[in-house]
Amino acid sequence: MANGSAVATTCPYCGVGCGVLAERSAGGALSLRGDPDHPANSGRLCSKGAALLETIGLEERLLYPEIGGRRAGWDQALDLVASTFSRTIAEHGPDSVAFYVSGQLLTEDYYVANKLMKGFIGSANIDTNSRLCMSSAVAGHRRAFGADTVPGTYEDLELADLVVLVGSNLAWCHPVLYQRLAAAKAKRPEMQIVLIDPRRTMTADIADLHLAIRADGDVALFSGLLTFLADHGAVARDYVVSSTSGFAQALAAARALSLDETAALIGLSPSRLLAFYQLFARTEKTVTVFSQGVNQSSAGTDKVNAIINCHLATGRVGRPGMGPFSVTGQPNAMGGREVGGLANMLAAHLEIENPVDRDRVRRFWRGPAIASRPGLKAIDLFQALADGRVKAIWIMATNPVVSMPDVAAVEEALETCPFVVVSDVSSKTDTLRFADVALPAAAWGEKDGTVTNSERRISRQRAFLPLPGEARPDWWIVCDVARRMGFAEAFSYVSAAAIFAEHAALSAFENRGARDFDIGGLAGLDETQYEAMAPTQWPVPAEGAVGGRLFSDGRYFTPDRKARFVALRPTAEARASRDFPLILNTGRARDHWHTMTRTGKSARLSQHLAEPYVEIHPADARRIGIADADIVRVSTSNGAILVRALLSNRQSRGAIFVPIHWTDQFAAAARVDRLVPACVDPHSGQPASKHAAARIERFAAAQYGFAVLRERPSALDADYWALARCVGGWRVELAFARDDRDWPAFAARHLQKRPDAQMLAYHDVGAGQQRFACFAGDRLVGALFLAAEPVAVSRDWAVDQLGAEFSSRGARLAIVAGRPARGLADRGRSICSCFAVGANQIAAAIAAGCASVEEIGAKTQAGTNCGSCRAEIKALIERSALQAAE
Ligand SMILES: Nc1nc2c(c(=O)[nH]1)N[C@H]1C(S)=C(S)[C@@H](COP(=O)(O)OP(=O)(O)OC[C@H]3O[C@@H](n4cnc5c(=O)[nH]c(N)nc54)[C@H](O)[C@@H]3O)O[C@H]1N2
Ligand SMILES: Nc1nc2c(c(=O)[nH]1)N[C@H]1C(S)=C(S)[C@@H](COP(=O)(O)OP(=O)(O)OC[C@H]3O[C@@H](n4cnc5c(=O)[nH]c(N)nc54)[C@H](O)[C@@H]3O)O[C@H]1N2
Ligand code: SF4
Ligand SMILES: [Mo]
Repeated sequence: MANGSAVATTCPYCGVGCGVLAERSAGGALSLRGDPDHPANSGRLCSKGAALLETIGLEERLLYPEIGGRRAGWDQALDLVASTFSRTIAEHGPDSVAFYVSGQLLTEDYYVANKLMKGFIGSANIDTNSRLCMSSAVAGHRRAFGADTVPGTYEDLELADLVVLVGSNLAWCHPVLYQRLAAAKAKRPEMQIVLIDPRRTMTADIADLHLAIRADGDVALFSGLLTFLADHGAVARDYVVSSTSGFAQALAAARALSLDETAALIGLSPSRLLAFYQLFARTEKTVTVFSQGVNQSSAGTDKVNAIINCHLATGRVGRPGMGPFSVTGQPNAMGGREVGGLANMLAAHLEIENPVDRDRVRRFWRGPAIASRPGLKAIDLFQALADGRVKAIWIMATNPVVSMPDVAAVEEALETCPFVVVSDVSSKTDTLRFADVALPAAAWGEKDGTVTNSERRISRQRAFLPLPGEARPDWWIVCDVARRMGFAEAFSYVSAAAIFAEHAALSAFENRGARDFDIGGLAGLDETQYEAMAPTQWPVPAEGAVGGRLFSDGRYFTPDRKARFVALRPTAEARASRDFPLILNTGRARDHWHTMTRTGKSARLSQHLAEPYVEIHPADARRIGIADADIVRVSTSNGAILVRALLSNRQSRGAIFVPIHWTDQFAAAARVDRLVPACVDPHSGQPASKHAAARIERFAAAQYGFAVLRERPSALDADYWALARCVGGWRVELAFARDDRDWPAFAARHLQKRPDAQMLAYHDVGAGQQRFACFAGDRLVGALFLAAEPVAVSRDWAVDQLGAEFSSRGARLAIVAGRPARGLADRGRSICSCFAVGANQIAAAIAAGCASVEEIGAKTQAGTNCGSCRAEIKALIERSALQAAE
């Protein structure tokens, strides 16, 4: 990139798909900002997008191919992959090999991986982490619409008079879309927002009504709504007759429960339920946004159809401000669906079960073989590794040892599988431990291609950094293996642009309006046009209207062109038991992305919530004997983890919440998918990641610890430890079951990295506290604070010491005294990542009279950049108002 010029690219995190401008100043410094011209975000970025620069450094990057953990050349590594796959196929057939890929691949990467497996190897054993994410939405769309179509656009959320958010924590997971919604509501306060989530998340901040339904109550809730609509004259009769089928059966099934029975089943009062039903019935312009509280369930597909049923009954699909809206999680979840990355799909929204479609794709690809039936879905795929049916697997851009349910079984499967290839950008992932061959992929900022966001908008990711080490784009790696397997002609692409052109051509191949996914208008793009391609919403047929809403004509992709109602059993399976009496809910935190291989590199993002935790209602905690900040063991029939307890009345009683982000790289034992059993939705195969039966007990720690360190510590020998990046180094929380160790030796092992470093120690026998600090010259190398109770030292103050100068012995001694030096206020828990403003500073601003988010922003800057923390600031203001009133 030339100095002074900006490269327009797309954020690599969530499915909102925000445009990002990368720019190098005349002096050579790189900066990133939101792209004001991108239609998804108009210049906005959330906390994760705003911190992208902190995540692109080369530390902990996988930069060279490795075989058996040793550096190898590309030729050697690719030959080994190609020959092992070819030999396995020759000996055991095409279904003995598999790919497990990801919604974080670019469309071009994804397209060639799918083409190689389905069209050349001749098996459909390619599945993706989208199985864990969007597959229930895909199955629900296909049942209702006859195709996997998201009908709406982001603008619909702004045009709606009612937005219903179901199982979506939009404020934290789709922050820029949330901000667009919040801005629309600020402009039109009469717009109503309803949140349906067992937890009172930060998203509840903009909700007029929050329905804290019991886990999995959604099918019953929306079945009750369908009944209500029918009984109160709210059904669009003409539309139902002309554009749908199956209404009578769906209504009959929905009638299984009365309003009172529904309310009792899902744990709400009939009056709250009625308030929602009446609002939905009378509000024409309604959008229902749904996400993982819907998809990740053993009834996920039914939940999707329960929602769509209500939109079909009212004719609210594909019109401005109306429609069911599945928001996608990963940056290219939609692109993956377009290329057919799921084991039960073919490319370009063609159907693998359909022989005409199969023949179509085979002719287009001119391949030797085409997969003749659906392949193994993720859970079955790993089962097949375990029982030896699949003997070689290639994992790309996903970390299944953390993110799949029942990770112990996944580890065993990878252990058993004779040949495991992993393509990743990070050298520190839990899955890499199982790799026979590790392939260094080009990361965001280094690679080129396209992604499709939740509203079907295709945007370019453009490179603005050179390829580091020997890293290569994923498509390049796949194509080179394909060539070495004997498929040179079909995989001879010279660029991502060439792959995109073929993908676009396939979408239009013998289509003639029969399939929703048609981007034939982009098939002719040459390299220059592809390079310049502006964000474009599909469909983009060679002729005719581009983008916009789908199904506005009331015609669908089923054989009779009518949308289908689905008859559903209104149940809510409660799965707690006597031994495991709590429902374990899992999901996301604001500032981390999945398994933290990227956001874990950012000090700013790592401060918001610096430890793995479990949220539990104070009443449940009291009953079980758990206090705030205790270390607790959460267990299910599958396994156990150790995390910090956060008492919160945002949590419903009887349910606990654990975030998904912490891996073995960042904590002793906090992978939540150790706990989640491999129970799946029967239609989609998507795991029920949010509803395991669990129990929780206090971990009786005899000793607690907290440390700050200049260098990343290794081999932490503590029962509990959690590591987070901070400015100047690392911070570590510790807990030990026993206090019979040689603590000075422990401190020396972890702090004294250089022989000339000087150790100071202080033991307060009466208070049961020990403190150690290690200095090299006038800089702190590390400090360790131990206590019989959770360590009370100010985390902020301790972190700040890593950057401080200690010229006098007095200053050095102050560290082991463990008290903030005078003049250094403690910021408290991080709230605003952009300006590093903590809860204590916000509390002080409130005490000084700030009564609104704006006033706090004016005083402290908090919330004035990306805005991701505005909901939390508002919650702090409300809490203090509540306390004042008490
Ligand atoms: N900060 C951040 N943002 C992200 C990601 C990230 O890792 N970090 N990941 C991205 C990805 S891939 C995805 S898929 C999306 C996910 O985005 P979301 O789906 O919004 O996020 P989750 O936290 O997984 O779950 C959403 C909510 O579902 C609720 N829930 C649980 N069970 C039920 C139920 O039975 N019914 C209902 N109605 N609700 C229930 C949970 O309490 C939770 O608040 O986020 C994307 N954005
Ligand atoms: N219990 C529970 N489990 C869940 C969920 C939940 O809510 N609860 N959510 C599920 C959902 S919705 C999702 S999407 C998954 C996410 O789970 P994963 O996909 O396992 O999580 P990531 O950390 O995003 O993994 C991406 C990997 O790809 C690497 N990578 C990044 N960029 C590239 C690239 O360009 N090329 C290559 N080759 N590699 C790259 C990263 O370093 C990282 O190792 O987790 C699922 N698991
Ligand atoms: S909302 Fe945030 S994470 Fe999602 S695409 Fe935009 S900047 Fe990236
Ligand atoms: Mo996801």
